[in-house]
This record gives sequence, structure tokens and C-alpha cells, in this order.
Amino acid sequence: MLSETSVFPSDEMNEIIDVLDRAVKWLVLSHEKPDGDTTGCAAAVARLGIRLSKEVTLGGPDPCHEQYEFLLDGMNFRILREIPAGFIGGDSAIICLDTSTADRAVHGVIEASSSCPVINIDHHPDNERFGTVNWIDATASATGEMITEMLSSSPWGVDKQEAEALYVAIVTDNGDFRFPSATVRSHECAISLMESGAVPSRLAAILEASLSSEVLRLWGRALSRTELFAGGRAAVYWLGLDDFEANGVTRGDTNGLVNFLLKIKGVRLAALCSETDDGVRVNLRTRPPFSARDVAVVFGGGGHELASGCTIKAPMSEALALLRLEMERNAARHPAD
Ligand SMILES: [Mn+2]
Repeated sequence: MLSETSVFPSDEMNEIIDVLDRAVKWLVLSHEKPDGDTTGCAAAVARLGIRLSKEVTLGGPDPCHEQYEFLLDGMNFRILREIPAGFIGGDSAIICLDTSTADRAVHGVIEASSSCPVINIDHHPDNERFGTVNWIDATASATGEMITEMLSSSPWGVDKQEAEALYVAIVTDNGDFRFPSATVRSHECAISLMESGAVPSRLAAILEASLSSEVLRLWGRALSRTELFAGGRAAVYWLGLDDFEANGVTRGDTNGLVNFLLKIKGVRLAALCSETDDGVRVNLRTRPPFSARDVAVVFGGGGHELASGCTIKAPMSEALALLRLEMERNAARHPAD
């Protein structure tokens, strides 16, 4: 069980427990291009619903990433273009997890909120509060922490499979407790999940050994294009459309790739640029005091302080030049150490 000090009961959390308790049908949704946090939370909440004999539909706008498929074992994950008609009505609840904007959720979620509760649980500071109940806590290192606390505070508790899914949600978002977002509270959640049956070494082994040789070759191409600038404090690499085609891999296979740049001594600002059909998707990571979000917002993006993203609608060479310029400007604001 979580200690008294680790739980942050909020009116929103209690209201969500009530809404979930009353609803007969649960539509549990992960966000577009799903990561470990949204997938782990969706898996845990869907399993809870099944355990409580609710009519559960689990899905999202994009398929689950291969790396996290084991969390969905025995459940059906539906790729949804829009909110299914059966989920618009008083006996339903729609649950959006780790989803900062309605754009990142399944289409029609705003429209559905006029006739059915839409529960929005998230830790992104820029969450648009598009739900009918919004529980947003930017101090949580993962939405998985919030769900752990909610389940621990409810009469339902956490079973072993739910605990595993929530543990994965937490460690994938806070870098195995190594990012500054990881707090005492994160560790307390992990302890409580271990007490419910999650075994960190088992989960780490599954998460670590999950890449195909093709994905490793794709990463190799990006790594070979590493470019340092801003006095060695910023670094970037890129992947073109050809790289994705040649390797028979998908865009989701770049999850985690940007982090390698921060392994270079001295690098505090890192970016991975991936070419898409309508521009260049940029994943940004920084170490304090640098802000990834400050760079992302210049190009209309957003996210967390140290992990953000944006899309630059330009060919790769032009996008790289614009991005380098902005990263140089950002680096110039902080004295070299
Ligand atoms: Mn998250």
C-alpha cells in the first residue's frame, strides 16, 4: 500500500472513481503514436474494467507498439478512427490516458462529451482539459503514477497484471527513475506495484530485449549521421523516408532513439529529425537547465520541459538548418559549464 504522504487525493481523482464505478461501459483509449505510459495505463485500466465486470473496449488511433504488446496479452486492442456509436450515452465512460490534446485522442471525443462523461487523466502541463472530468498533475513523472495512486485509493486495488502494466508506464516515462521527473512519489508507486506483484527485473528484460535487427540497423544509420554544434552542447541526427522504406520498419521504431545523443559527453540539447510525407518530425530531449519545450514551441510543438516534439513543414535540409539555428539560440542563453 502507498503511505499517507505519497497519495495526493484530489477532488478530480475521487470524482473519476465515482464515474468509473457508475458506468457500465468503459471505452479505454491510448493516444496516437502510443508510448509505454499511455499503453501501460490503458492496459491497466482495461484490465481493471474486466475485473469489475464492465463492458470494456480498449483502443486508440494507432496500433500498440510491438515493444509493449505483452501488456495487452489476452485483450483485444481496436484501432479506432472515431468514437464507436455504442459509447455515446449515459451508461458509458470514455477514458483518455496520457493524452494532452483532443487531436491526439480518437476522433469525436469532444462531440461525445456532450452525452457521455469523458475522463481525461494526464501529466502533461499543456493538457487542453478537453474532458468533462480533467485530472491533470504535471508533478507526476508518468500518468502511470496517477493511475497507481487512483487504484490504491479506490476499493478496487491493483492486481498483478495491472501492476506490471503500471510499472512499465512509469519506468518508460521517467527513464527508469533517472530523469529529474522521478521523485520519492515515483519510487513509492513502484514499491506499491512491486507489492502487488510487479517484478522489475522480469519487466526490464522484456523491455530491453525487444528490438529487431532491422530496427538496430535503422538506429545505426541515424547514429552514423551524428552532428555536434553549439560548442559541442547540442547534437542532432536524422532519418529520411528512404531509411524507413529500406529497412522495412515503421516510424514507431524510433522510440527511444533520440536518447543516445545525450550519452555524448557535454551534449545537453538533442534532436532526432524523421522525415514524413508532409515535413519533418522532431523529437527533442534536453538536460537541465536546457528546455526542450522552449525549442519545440518555436515550431508550434510542445510537451514536457525535457522531452518535447514538433513538426517542421519543410524539406529535411531546410528543417535541419532552422532547427540548428534555434538550438544554437537556446544554447546561447545558458553559459557553458
Ligand atoms: Mn506520459
